Amino acid sequence: MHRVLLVNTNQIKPPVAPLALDYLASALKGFEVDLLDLCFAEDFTREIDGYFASSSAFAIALTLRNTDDTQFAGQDFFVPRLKEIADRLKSHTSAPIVLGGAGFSIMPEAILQYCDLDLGIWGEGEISLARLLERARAGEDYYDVPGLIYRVGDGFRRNRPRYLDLGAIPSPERKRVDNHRYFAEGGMGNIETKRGCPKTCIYCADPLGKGRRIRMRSPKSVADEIETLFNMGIDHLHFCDSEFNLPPSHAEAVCLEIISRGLGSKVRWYAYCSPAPFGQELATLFQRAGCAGINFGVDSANDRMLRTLGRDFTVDELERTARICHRQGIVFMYDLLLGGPGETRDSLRGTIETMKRLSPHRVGASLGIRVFPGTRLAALVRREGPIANNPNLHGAKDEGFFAPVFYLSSALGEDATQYLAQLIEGDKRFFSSFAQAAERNYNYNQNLILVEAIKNGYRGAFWDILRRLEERA
Ligand code: B12
Ligand code: SF4
Repeated sequence: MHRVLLVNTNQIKPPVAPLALDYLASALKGFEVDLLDLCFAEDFTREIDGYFASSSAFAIALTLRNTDDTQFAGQDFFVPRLKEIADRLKSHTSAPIVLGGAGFSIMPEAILQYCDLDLGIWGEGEISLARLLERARAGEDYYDVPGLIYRVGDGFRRNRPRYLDLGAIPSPERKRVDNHRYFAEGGMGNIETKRGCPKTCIYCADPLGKGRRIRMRSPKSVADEIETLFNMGIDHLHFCDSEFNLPPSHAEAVCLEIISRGLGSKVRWYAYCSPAPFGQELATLFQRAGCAGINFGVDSANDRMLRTLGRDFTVDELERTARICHRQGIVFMYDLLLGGPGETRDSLRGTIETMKRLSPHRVGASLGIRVFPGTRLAALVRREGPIANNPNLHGAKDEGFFAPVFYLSSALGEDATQYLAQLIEGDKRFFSSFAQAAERNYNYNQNLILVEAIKNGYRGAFWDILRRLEERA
């Protein structure tokens, strides 16, 4: 049988299980699938050399989850490491190398060019990777495979993607990835209930890879997968939907299925949610279904900034959702994206004051917004004039927004970080990625305090582990 090698290139700690590779492995029927997981490798070159010393593969598929840490205070860029990994693989084999992944799908051509590779698939990989490999195995031309990006002369050509009918696929087996180890060292399992988002938040790259139409899995298949994970001993999960409560009817149906299987008292789960719509009934169902915490993508508590960022809720709705969570006893975080177009010291101060008043259990105060190509923010930046001279941009000011570059409104002044630091100083509810105190730094890239806590038995979403650590201290 033809052997395919899947490679996880993500080396961030604490580790997050490469859910993509478990899902792709389930879709690659009729192939022998090896997994080279470089996450735990002390020396990735040795792992690669070791694999090729005793094995070979007719095709190699690499996943790139994160292009960078997307934090203004971090600016860690992972594509150079991806190139090193690809180069090492190429030193052993001439088998085709295919790239894919959430990060890859945001700027696929630029990444292929940088890594000197010829093939990628943007968006979801289940149909396309399987089809590409089947064609390659049969010695047939594969250049019409949906979502394929391939080199033509000096440039690349991109095929339109084809989206899976998620309602029709069987529950994935979750056997390929070492989910036990990820749970032991990363503190949670993961699962998706749907893909796609129709909203138009100006900075967001999620719809680029997942599509703009929401496609939902059946609640039964989701609950089957939760049971599979639970039977492996994984009882803390993170839903990997962009927004678990969009649409609320699907979140409700998933919760009802979890409750009817008796899983609500066995499994603790976390999710990203939109602050609206979020009603009392949904909150009650969440709790009965085992919700341990919610991270709401709030961005701002200033109606003008919310409109500028393309959000479709208001500060009144943020107040309402916070009230519901408090009343219901749901642990929650409000995640802010500060410094966007039009942000001033007044709007920033007002947002922080409102957060203090609404008092979520934690507030993520992220200053500076990563500009991703293909987003409305990237188009807005171009309209602001020449990139190189744009006073709102910080980081690598290249035309394609390839290496980390951040929008930080110049109206905040030169000392924007210090200004924000003063506003949140001494308030333990606030996380930032520039915080000196480790319990308040929510950049999860090489976050050693989290690594240690998980080793000592903490489980759950990273922000909630940090919260519990601080509260225990
Ligand atoms: C949930 C989530 C989290 C959770 C994860 C919880 C958990 N236990 O899994 C938490 C909060 C921990 C988290 C942390 C971080 N995250 Co996050 N996260 C997500 C989110 C919402 C879902 C990821 C996911 O698992 N999706 C489901 C899987 C199945 O989808 P997928 O990986 O994309 O795989 C599909 C396709 O891409 C494709 N595919 C994937 N690989 C391959 C390979 C080949 C060869 C092919 C053909 C196809 C293919 O097929 C797959 C199946 O269809 C995404 C956004 C999104 N909607 O995807 C952001 C996202 C991946 N995260 C992001 C970031 C930046 C981070 C952090 C670095 C933030 C930080 N500084 O702390 C950390 C990194 C953590 C780590 N160790 O890697 C960014 C990456 C952006 C970028 N340009 O790099 C994203 C895209 C969000 C965003 N828009 O900014 N994250
Ligand atoms: S931020 Fe959330 S709601 Fe907005 S487009 Fe992205 S995934 Fe959708």
